[in-house]
Amino acid sequence: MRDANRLGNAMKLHAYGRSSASFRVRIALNLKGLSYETVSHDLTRDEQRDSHYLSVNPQGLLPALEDDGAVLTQSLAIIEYIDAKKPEPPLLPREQLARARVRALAQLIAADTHPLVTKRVAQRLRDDCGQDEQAVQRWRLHWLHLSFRAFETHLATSAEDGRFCHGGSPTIADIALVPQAVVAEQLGLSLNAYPLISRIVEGCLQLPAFQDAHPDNLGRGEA
Ligand SMILES: N[C@@H](CCC(=O)N[C@@H](CS)C(=O)NCC(=O)O)C(=O)O
Repeated sequence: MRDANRLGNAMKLHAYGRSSASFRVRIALNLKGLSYETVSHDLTRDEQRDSHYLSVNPQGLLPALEDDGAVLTQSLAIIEYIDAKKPEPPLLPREQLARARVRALAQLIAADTHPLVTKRVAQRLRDDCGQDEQAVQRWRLHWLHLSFRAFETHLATSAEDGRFCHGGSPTIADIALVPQAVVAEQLGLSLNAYPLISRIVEGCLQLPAFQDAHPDNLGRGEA
């Protein structure tokens, strides 16, 4: 279950290929050109709940980043740490109102959408609430649709040119959006109903930093 994929740097990313929160951190590390090792924990085997990983992250969630003897958890906090550690290219705009907007878009996904469609919530719905797979699927698509509709409205009502969520380069808003959109499509949600999101996701996925972080493109040991 443990494997290193990139050597020569102390940073260690506890992750799983198909974890969208891990996907976010991989994008940020790639955008910064920072090398790291991956310690893979297989979510399909609930390895994130193994006792040795709980000693890294007591929440038993991925990702976690080990750097300089410290353990960081929560993907957005990790990404802001990475951004501070290596400021170029910036992942947040400098101007305060713009920073707040970008953080709000990232949190719309990371705080208000992703938790509702996680494995642990699906397990609870099945095991404790007696819901079948179809009901779980309806649950996920319901929340994804509501969030993407709101995200699309935020984009449509901004003066941005629509290449990225904000400004002329990827920010934490794009980093949060793209993995969630990839998961949404895998769950059967068509992005056609959200043309601005669709365009941004398509554009980001042309960039090597996003492509290389995509679960389908990971090498052995990262997945
Ligand atoms: N807010 C956390 C979310 C972490 C999270 O839910 N990670 C998922 C993988 S994407 C996980 O570990 N799921 C395991 C589970 O739900 O049991 C973050 O952004 O890091």
